Amino acid sequence: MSKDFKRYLITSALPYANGPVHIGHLAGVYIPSDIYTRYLRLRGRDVISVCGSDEHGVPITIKAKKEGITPQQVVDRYHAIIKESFEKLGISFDIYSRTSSPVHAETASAFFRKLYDEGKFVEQTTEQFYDEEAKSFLADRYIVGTCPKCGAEGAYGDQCEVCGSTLSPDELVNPRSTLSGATPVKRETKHWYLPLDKYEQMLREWILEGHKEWKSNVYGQCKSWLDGGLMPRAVSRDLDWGIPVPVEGAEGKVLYVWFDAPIGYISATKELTPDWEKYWKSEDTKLVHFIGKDNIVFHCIVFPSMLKAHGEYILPENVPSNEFLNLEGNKISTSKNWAVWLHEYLEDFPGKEDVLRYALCATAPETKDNDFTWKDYQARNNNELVAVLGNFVNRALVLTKKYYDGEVPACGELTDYDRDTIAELSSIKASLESNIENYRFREALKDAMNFARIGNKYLADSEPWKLIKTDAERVKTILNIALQITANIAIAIEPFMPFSAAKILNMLACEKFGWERLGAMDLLAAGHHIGEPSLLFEKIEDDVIQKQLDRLAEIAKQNKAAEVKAEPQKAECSFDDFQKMDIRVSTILEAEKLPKTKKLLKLTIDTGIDKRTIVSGIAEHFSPEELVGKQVLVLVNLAPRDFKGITSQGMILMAEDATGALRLLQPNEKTNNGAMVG
Ligand code: B3M
Ligand code: ZN
Repeated sequence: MSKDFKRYLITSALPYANGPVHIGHLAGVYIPSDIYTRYLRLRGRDVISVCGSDEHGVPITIKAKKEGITPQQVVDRYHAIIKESFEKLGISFDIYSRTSSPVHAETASAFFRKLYDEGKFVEQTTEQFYDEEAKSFLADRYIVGTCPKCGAEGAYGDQCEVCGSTLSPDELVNPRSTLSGATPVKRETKHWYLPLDKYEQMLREWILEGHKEWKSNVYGQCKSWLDGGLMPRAVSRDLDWGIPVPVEGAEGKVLYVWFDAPIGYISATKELTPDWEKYWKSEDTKLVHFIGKDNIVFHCIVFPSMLKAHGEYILPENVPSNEFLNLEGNKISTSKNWAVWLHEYLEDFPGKEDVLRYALCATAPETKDNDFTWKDYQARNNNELVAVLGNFVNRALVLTKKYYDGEVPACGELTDYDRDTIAELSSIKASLESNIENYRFREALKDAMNFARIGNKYLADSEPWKLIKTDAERVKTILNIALQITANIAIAIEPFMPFSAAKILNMLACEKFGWERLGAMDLLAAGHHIGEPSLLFEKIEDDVIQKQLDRLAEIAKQNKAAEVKAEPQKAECSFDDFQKMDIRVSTILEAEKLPKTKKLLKLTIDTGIDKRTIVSGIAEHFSPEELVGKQVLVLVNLAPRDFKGITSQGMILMAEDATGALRLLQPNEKTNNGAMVG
């Protein structure tokens, strides 16, 4: 730490309120920021942590349209879910606000207005796509068409989700507006641009010269943006959802979501405290933005340029950003539902908030993309939290109950082994602190867990349960040390696992010790009475994990089915062609497997015309029992064919879905056999 700061302002990327939060968001942004914030609080620093929902932007209006509700209803729903699930996970923001709040509208408007009045924007008129039927300019996402790269239908104006290509609306073949279906036309429109090129020099000096200590992924992205040369960026949009552009002649225009969203950090701070200016306008404040990797350019290039243009605000001291977390080997995707959603996890695993916090911190994609697997989650719980941390704490407390009726025994003379153990413990604090302060949370978590590992080893090596019969005096010292380690654990794990830290304190019948006491071996006085021991963590069984894996397998199956393209249409046929086919409602009377075949069933059916035999290759899809009594559609005038010496007179109609499963086609109500289809 080169500079001594008087206070800290921690921001975490504002999640879009168009869906719930998943483990990728948590591992990348919110768990790291919470660990950092809790740590600073424990150290007695003046720190505030702000966040809130990002409630503007096109994805929200599209979601609303799809569901036939208003954008406000969309953001109300997800804001509530996100806020509540963060709270339950113990993400300890000082405020979780939202960008639809009046304070934010006012703050963002005033920000824009100041830049506008001071001539910091350039105005530019360009041609944009316009829907003449809906009378509306079209954001890229509102234009769909055929992908020029892969030919898929329904590619968006900014991206084809089938082949992943980045597109511009001009490239789409047969572009259509999603509002009315009309073909969009080009129309002139005026927007305000922030001339980023004017801030390039400032950014170069500030980041490339001044912040070489930033994480290499962040620094690298900034460098490549700056080396590529910056261009003016539009900060307004033609949309009806957002904060209106506060100048005359800007009807129907709103602030671009990436202009207003980061100002949301300022608005949230304003809502939190009347003292907000000292956090934003004093060089004594250390401002840290925790963000996802796809937000780097906005937080390191665009927002700092906005802040500089405004002139009154400080710039961030660091912008820690992680890589991506995958799930079971595949990219997490909201639209494909390939995610573990926080609110669902909290329901499925009540009381296991810290397990998720632990598992995600331990697998956080700090320097490269990483993979979350349920097996790994289970192993971390069973082999680390239960077997190491929980086991140690439980043994220390249960033995104290058993031998001393819960009274902390006095520490006698120390052996060399005791001294070595204590020395090892006291060296952890510095490493733990330095790792957190340098945003290396995985390493920091290992440090915290080391208290438990060392404690576990200490008990295993010194075996008080054996010594109690031969050297009862020595056992007092051993358990005193084990209890001091337990108390240390309550301090060390608090930033990572606050619920478990509180539980340990409760079992020790103690108040918080204070971070500065970490490493001390006199946290518990001899004679102090501890409370009731209970298990800190429970083993997670295979069936619980299997349920989660089954759920994902089902989603994967559905996604695969959704990806399959329908076969192209066959050549045209005349009505007469169709009329030649005689299709009748029939009932299956009997069904049996044809011996020595795998696929064939022999069916007796009542066609209304007659009772006849049909041989059908569906034995791998249906059991004879489930077919008997079913009404089906039968092509009755198909030329007869022989199968294994049996003549089949007709064909049962089926649909084969994308997964290869067969479905019977049936009348939607019971119908007389022989009823004609056509
Ligand atoms: N809502 C993007 C995201 O969630 C955006 C972050 C805004 S931070 C000011 O990835
Ligand atoms: Zn494509």
